[in-house]
Amino acid sequence: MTSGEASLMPSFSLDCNDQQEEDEEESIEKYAINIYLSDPEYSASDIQDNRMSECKSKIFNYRKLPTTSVIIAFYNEAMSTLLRTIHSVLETSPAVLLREIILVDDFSDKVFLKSQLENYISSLERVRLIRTTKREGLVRARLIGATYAIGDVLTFLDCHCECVSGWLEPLLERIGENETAVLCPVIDTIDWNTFEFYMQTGEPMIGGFDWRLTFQWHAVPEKERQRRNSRIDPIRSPTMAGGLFAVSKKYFEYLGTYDMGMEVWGGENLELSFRVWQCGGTLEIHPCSHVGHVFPKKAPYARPNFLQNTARAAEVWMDGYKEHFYNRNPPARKV
Ligand code: LR7
Ligand code: MN
Repeated sequence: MTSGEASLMPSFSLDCNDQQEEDEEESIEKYAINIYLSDPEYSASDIQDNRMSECKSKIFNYRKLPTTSVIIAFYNEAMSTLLRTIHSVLETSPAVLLREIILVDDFSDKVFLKSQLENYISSLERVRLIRTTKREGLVRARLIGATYAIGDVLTFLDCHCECVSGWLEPLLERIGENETAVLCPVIDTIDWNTFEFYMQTGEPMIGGFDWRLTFQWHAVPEKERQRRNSRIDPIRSPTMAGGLFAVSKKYFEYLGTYDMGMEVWGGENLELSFRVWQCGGTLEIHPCSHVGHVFPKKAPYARPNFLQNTARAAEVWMDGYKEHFYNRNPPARKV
């Protein structure tokens, strides 16, 4: 980050006083993350790159890789985490590969996300801001962003992420090799309170689900271990967590994108996973690509649509298996 950009970052007094403590508590209440700690000047290079040595030594021919547009939808996010996400993407993505960052404001009502945000990003190259005209929910907000994208690949991120350098190249390389592969990074944990970055250094976990259609993590099965030739090969995963993935724009359109009837939060991650596997694609996690995600103490907004969204996914993609879902989740029959 240049000093010019840094000076635009919202700054807070460093004096530790009661007011600060109070504000801090208020901020935890409002955004469920501790914005004080996430505010100080940030640099992606602060994150220790503990990836496997083969990941770090790999050299990519950028001219052969597809380009990408990074799409970040947000609703009432704290300014600090949003800015950290944007800077992190700008700092860790090779300029020839990153066509743009498209921010989609899903009708936030926080004042600081209006002109203050606009002024801030106007100094950043390749960052665009689009605002929805009503609350769309994360599915339609992402899709609105996607309609503006000029890159070959759409890379979706949540608005509170930090990318580890080298995160983008493996995703794009794999999609360049196989257009029907949908790629997820390994998701590392960023502590909501201290903003410490915990990199997952063991074998990555893959996505699964239970019969309530709740997303779950599982160890890589033996069969999949044997299918792979090296520990840096992508790992096939039945499902994705939902927020962090890259997909060829062409293939995403071929898939019919998302179910646009899904509201606010939940269900779209399994829906898209089922869609990919049932429409000739693969869903994979690349062990060399790492992105951190802030898991807030509590959700910063109400999430009343999970059941309804999930029932939609079951109805469309599960045929007779949907009975398992309804049996485990009787209220779902009524939505
Ligand atoms: O109405 C909304 N409009 C939005 O634009 C609601 C949300 N959003 C934005 C929001 O600001 C954020 O950028 O959408 C993004 C995702 O919302 P989060 O961060 O509240 O979701 P989450 O991280 O709690 O939930 C996970 O599951 C969701 C199911 O709908 C989405 O797929 C999220 O993207 C997903 N997050 C991840 O996969 C990050 C890693 C989690 C793990 C493990
Ligand atoms: Mn999130």
